[in-house]
Amino acid sequence: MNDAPALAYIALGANLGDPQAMVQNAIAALNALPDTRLIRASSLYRTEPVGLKRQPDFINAVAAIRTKLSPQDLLCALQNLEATHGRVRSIPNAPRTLDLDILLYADQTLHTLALTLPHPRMHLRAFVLAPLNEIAPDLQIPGRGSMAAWLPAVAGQRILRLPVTA
Ligand code: PH2
Ligand code: MG
Ligand code: MG
Repeated sequence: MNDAPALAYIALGANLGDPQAMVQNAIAALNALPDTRLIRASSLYRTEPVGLKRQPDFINAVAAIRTKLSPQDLLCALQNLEATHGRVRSIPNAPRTLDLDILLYADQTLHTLALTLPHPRMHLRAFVLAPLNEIAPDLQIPGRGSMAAWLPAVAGQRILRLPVTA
């Protein structure tokens, strides 16, 4: 635990309940994780669903954090946040309303059952790349080169940057 904190990037997404409030609260909650500090957060974006189409638009954002948590401990902490912030309690078994994914953890590559780093699909998703381009335009994705070079390939995905609210 005496190591220097690692710079990590987290993707946030929600599409049920009050997704804007959910993502905003989750960004604040990242700063409250143990041994973790929020460095920067992107704007919120309204994005078309990628994959399963027949669901509401998402609100997405990305955040940069510095953390002394290991990738595994960070994953566990994010899953706890999903559980405490992400559930609508009106309906039993309601779908999860908050998704927190580790995109990058320093320059580490990792392949375990629980976690793959970098996130294996991050370079294919406008809802990840556009907010990353806002807060870290020079970012490199280990094994995939410059993050910005992937932007043209996702230009067809509908995404709208939302105005900053107080
Ligand atoms: N998350 C997914 C699948 N599809 N589409 C958008 N627009 N935003 C997401 O966060 C998202 C998605 C799986 O986690
Ligand atoms: Mg996800
Ligand atoms: Mg997830």
